[in-house]
Amino acid sequence: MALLYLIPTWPSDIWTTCMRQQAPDIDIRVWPDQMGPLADIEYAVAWLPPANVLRSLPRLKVIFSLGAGVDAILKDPTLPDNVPIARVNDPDLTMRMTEYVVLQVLMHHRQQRRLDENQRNRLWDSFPTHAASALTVGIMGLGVMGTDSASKLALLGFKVVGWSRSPKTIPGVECFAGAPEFDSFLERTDILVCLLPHTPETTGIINRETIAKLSRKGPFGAPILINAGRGKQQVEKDILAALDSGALHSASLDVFETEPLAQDSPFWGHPKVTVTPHVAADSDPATITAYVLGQIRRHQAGLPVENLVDRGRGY
Ligand code: NDP
Ligand code: OXD
Repeated sequence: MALLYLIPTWPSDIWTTCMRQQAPDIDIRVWPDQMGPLADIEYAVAWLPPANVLRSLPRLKVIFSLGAGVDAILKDPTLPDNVPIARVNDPDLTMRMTEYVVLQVLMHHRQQRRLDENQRNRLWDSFPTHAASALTVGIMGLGVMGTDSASKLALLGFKVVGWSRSPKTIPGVECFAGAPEFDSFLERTDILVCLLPHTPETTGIINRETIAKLSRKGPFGAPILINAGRGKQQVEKDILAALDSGALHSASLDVFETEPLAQDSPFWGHPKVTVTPHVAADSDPATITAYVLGQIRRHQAGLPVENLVDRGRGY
């Protein structure tokens, strides 16, 4: 049995070193130079796989994503039809995302950028603030990440609403589901957090119409956007126009239509935008290796691999 690393945009050494440390018995191969006999390869770890590589593996049994998202794998038009794809669902990754979401929500709520600016200007301005309960945070995507962020924000005292494809029950969170309930979700939302997967249905979902439907009753008079899902979910020209017209109060963006973000992107220097370079929840090599190895061991023991992707839904 061999395990192939097919991760052209990631530094493969750190990942293969972790796997060698944790599983010295596994024969590790790396695309493109250390492929060896293809018939040995039963498992592949992939991210943005080049076309025809996965398809060329005659005994491939499972494809593992190195992240929670699988859009980077489903993009391969030559993906073999019958091989299951598993994604990461690990408490370490989830907690990192929750930290990011809570950090950004609190930063906007406590007006930290205004305080930073005042400090730069040596200005002692103790402007009035409001309670967390004055704000409703709306989370698009109530999966592993969204549910944890929603629950923790509710514990901090925010009103929290959420939206997903199928109905959910989460203590402390008012849940909405599907297209018919999208507008009701948006109209309650003062801070919109996107934790959706990128699928054909979620492409461009953060657009002018969506922004226009958000609440303007909150203490800032205009809604705030936080996107840590995927860049292809946001129509960037609509977001910039909304920031400039005041239809959006401010934004924190971790993901972008094109990554890395271009040097000349207006987001970098925008006074209302906080930019982070797709680091909301980083895949830690040792932790994610342990997760993937655990799933390989399950498969070898005849147990079902967990967190399989439904290709029809796209996540
Ligand atoms: P899950 O698959 O657990 O959850 C996805 C959620 O989105 C589910 O609640 C699902 O609904 C909902 N959803 C999917 N499609 C739709 C739709 N068309 N309409 C309404 N709701 C929809 O994923 P995770 O929570 O683990 O991860 C979410 C995403 O976060 C990843 O796909 C990735 O894009 C992003 N991510 C970003 C990172 C970063 O560093 N910026 C790091 C990790 C992840 P339902 O529950 O009904 O199925
Ligand atoms: C992921 C990511 O999907 O890092 O895990 O974006």
